[in-house]
Amino acid sequence: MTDMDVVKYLTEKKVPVDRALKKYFSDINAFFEIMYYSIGGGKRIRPILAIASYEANGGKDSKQIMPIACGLELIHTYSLIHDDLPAMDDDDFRRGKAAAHKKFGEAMAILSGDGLFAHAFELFAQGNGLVKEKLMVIKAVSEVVGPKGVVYGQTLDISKEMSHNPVSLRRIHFNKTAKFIAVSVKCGAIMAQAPVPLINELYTAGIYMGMLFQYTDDILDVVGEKEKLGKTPGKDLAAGKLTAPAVYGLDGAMFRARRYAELANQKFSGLGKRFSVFNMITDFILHRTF
Ligand code: GRG
Repeated sequence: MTDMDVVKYLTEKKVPVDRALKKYFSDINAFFEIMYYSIGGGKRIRPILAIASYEANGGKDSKQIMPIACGLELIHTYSLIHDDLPAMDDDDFRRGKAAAHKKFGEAMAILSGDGLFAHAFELFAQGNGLVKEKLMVIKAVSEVVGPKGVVYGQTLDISKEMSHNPVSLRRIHFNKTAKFIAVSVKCGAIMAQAPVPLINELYTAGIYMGMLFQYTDDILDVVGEKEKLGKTPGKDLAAGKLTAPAVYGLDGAMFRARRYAELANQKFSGLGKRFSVFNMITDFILHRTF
């Protein structure tokens, strides 16, 4: 697939996700509108990874995977809202518009995160049949987004005590970002009832992809443009954050990003041709500008 094909693929895959998200946030109560504000504008990489994995593993019923894909996006959006709060990364601009706390105030932003987190699990439990698989999804996701994963990664990320070295950097990237990307791929495989060894292989490949994702996020903080990113570049640098360019320099970070892309690509290729969509997404992440 060419660069254009991957952009077309991601654009097309985003449409039903956005449609479903809109549906899940319609006609409930006024607070859903407030939460929905923060959902608007994301790339939808995590839901697309879940759907791509479901389809590559032979899944055919979008009603099985869509609530789960959207649930992942809700948790991701929650993490962005809380990340932007003054007590955390303190950013006023997200997804091309005012961050939730700027638009609605801090209390509503905190509650939006809380609400999105709970609503995600309601969506995980929805969907056609597959009770055992849905429980596996709930277990897998709650394990990686909570205190063993994203929340832990965030505690390290905001800590002033972390030494600027490769081991600390890896721990932050692994927990804050890679596990969530990997579990998105894993959820699709679970819902398509893939065999457990394959689910685990896909998770490992997803970890390499997730490490790459955070590398390019760190690199874009240095070289990215505000309009394209929809968030403020240069913030990590200004705050003296522990990022890949801070540890390895920009060229070193780019070199290592390419290395993670190679590892992800090798792993996905080794799983067979039907997973080639993940090679193309990996290359997109390596070269992304937003
Ligand atoms: C709710 C899981 C959870 C955690 C609360 C605040 C917090 C603890 C964690 C923040 C973790 C964080 C912000 C990690 C960075 C991950 C990352 C690279 C985000 C950017 O993702 P994109 O580029 O954003 O996919 P869009 O806007 O396109 O969806």
